[in-house]
Amino acid sequence: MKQRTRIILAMDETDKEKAIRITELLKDEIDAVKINWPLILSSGPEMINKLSKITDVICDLKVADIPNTARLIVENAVARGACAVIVHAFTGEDSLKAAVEAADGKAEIYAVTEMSHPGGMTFTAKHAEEMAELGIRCDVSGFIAPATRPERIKVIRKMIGTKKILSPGVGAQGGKASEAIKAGADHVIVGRSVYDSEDPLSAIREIQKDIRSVL
Ligand code: NUP
Repeated sequence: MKQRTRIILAMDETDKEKAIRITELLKDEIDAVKINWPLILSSGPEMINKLSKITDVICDLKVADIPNTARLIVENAVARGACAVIVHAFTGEDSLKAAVEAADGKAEIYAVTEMSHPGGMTFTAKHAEEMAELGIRCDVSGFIAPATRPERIKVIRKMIGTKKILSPGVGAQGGKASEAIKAGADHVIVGRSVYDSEDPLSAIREIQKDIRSVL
């Protein structure tokens, strides 16, 4: 994934036209767009093909299944043009390996360590380091770690060498982009505070300014 502005736009807007319009508007301000079930369910999986003509598309499918199903999901996302797929690590080594093998070097696989919302503390935080170790063994490209807890990004950063960290939770969930980058994130993931803003371009430029202040 390119690392120009270090911002990944989380496009959870379910109005298809608006999702395309905002992605077009911000394509030069972001490194990739990340789509999740809300947009895929409202607008169809063709959105992966459509948006990948505008910018790189990360499919945040949070794959959490047996190896065969994980493989099928990743293969289909990649065939539609996804440059990366986000998967859960708690499913274990066989499922995570199946996802990496299915991507076959054509797309990156990112494993979730610890989730950014308060509920992420209940289970994921307690096993985040184990998820990171497992991800390294399975040769994922990188990890998802929470901008809402930059101190936890630091812990994961120390463990994973040059692998990437994508960090959600900036803006609407209370995290700050500069703090996440300072803690070791390669990219921040930002959704509502940009696509729901009255002026998405200004909103994203403010985040760019915040990031540049620590680079
Ligand atoms: O731990 C995670 N937290 C999180 O918010 C893992 C994620 N993949 N996400 C996703 O990032 C979430 O599903 C949403 O698409 C995006 C954050 O959006 P927002 O809170 O900036 O609107």
